[in-house]
Amino acid sequence: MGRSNSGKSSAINRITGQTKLARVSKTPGRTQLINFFDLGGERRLVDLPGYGFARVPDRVKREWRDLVDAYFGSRDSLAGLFLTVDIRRGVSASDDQMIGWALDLGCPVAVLMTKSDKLSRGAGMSYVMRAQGQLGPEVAVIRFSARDGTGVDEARQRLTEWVGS
Ligand SMILES: Nc1nc2c(ncn2[C@@H]2O[C@H](COP(=O)(O)OP(=O)(O)OP(=O)(O)O)[C@@H](O)[C@H]2O)c(=O)[nH]1
Ligand SMILES: [Mg+2]
Repeated sequence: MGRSNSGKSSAINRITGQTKLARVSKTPGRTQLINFFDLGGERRLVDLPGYGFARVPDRVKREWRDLVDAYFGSRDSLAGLFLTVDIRRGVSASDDQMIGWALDLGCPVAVLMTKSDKLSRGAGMSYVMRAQGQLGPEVAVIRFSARDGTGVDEARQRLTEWVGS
């Protein structure tokens, strides 16, 4: 889950090593449906539509929000939540709300600080530390890039913890 254009689909492709599994687009709001990716067994990765993109009409925003709320509030099988946050934008109020909600449901959360290839390592690490301070120790914060592979191993480890390998 994550803000529109924050790199959800790219993260799924990179973590699974499937280049064209989830559709990536320069047009924010590309993922408008809930997409399920079968990982074998009873394990699935789920790509949820992004929230909070300003150029989308309010009616569409409400539809997305309802879809995500309905999905998220009713899935007993949820094992963990990856939340993508563009490292240069930082954690938004919507992100914070989603994280709080997941934790309340007992669902573990890992935040992928995406597009870290756009910053130096040092700058990226300071953004990660800031987010970690903001979110507290319950949430794992991972410096991530679908482009150069930063944080992919750590994300895969989380995924394995949550659903097995
Ligand atoms: N430099 C860089 N660009 C990235 C990275 N991940 C995603 N992008 C770019 O960011 C844009 C959005 O990526 P998506 O993966 O489609 O983002 P999304 O969150 O699935 O977007 P929606 O489905 O539209 O909400 C695309 O232009 C990607 O190429 C990354 O790690 N590094
Ligand atoms: Mg997408």
